[in-house]
Amino acid sequence: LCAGRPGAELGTTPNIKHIVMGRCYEYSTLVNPGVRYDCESIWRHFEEAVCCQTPCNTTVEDYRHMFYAMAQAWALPCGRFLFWSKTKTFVQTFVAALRYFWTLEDTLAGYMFNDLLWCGQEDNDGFDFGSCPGWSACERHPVYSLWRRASQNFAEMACGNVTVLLNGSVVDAFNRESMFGSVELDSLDPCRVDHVNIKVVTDREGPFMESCSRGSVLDLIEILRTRGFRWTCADNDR
Ligand code: ZNA
Repeated sequence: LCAGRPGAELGTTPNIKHIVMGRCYEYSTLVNPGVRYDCESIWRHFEEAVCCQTPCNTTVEDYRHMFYAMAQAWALPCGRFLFWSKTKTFVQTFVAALRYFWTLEDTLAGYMFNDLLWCGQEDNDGFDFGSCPGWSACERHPVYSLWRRASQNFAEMACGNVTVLLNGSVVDAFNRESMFGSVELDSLDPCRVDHVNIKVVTDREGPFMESCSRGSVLDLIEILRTRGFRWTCADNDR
């Protein structure tokens, strides 16, 4: 972290081109063989959206060509969609091991960019490897814009029974400002989705802040009810 520079965070992940391209080849060769993707062209569109601009100047729309090149040609299994908020570590360790659920990170876009950071810079035509602003520092943050679009695409594909994993050990387990609360929830289609199954998981030792009958989870249930979704909610169901 850049001490003494308020708001500044780590810069673009080193070797980002090799990582992103490597993951693209890995996904299309080993994870999902049979689907052909043009990894070179995906990278070119990514570069066009991000590089050579001020670090806060990439909109969702700028990624349009990239997402077009990454289009998921096949349908994801209905009933196995998993959304999560503030439970990333839990999802990556326990849920990923189950191999039952489908998360955004199982799609090409999520797979390629998971855990990476990037932003552009105007001079030296390229990425800023020194520092990037935080998400809250700018409206057109290149990382935020990419996840926004990826999350929207993923949620629009959801069908059957979908699962939402929330963290009952934090205040605002459901937050209207989060990516789930602001993008994915609004992109779910009540005609395609049978049930929204909410799971509220807490750390074994607590704190026990929220549950199906307490706190912000009730707001989520109210929104689901209003929009005509059928839903269930379970606490601590590991
Ligand atoms: N794989 C990801 O990193 C990722 C996945 C990033 C953003 C969104 N997603 C989607 S949305 C995924 O499909 C989940 O269903 C949804 C989770 O997003 P959320 O509701 O906003 O939950 P969260 O735990 O607050 O954020 C998710 C991830 O986004 C975090 O683990 C971070 O990697 C990243 N993030 C969130 N806020 C910030 C941030 N990174 C930098 N600055 C932030 N302010």
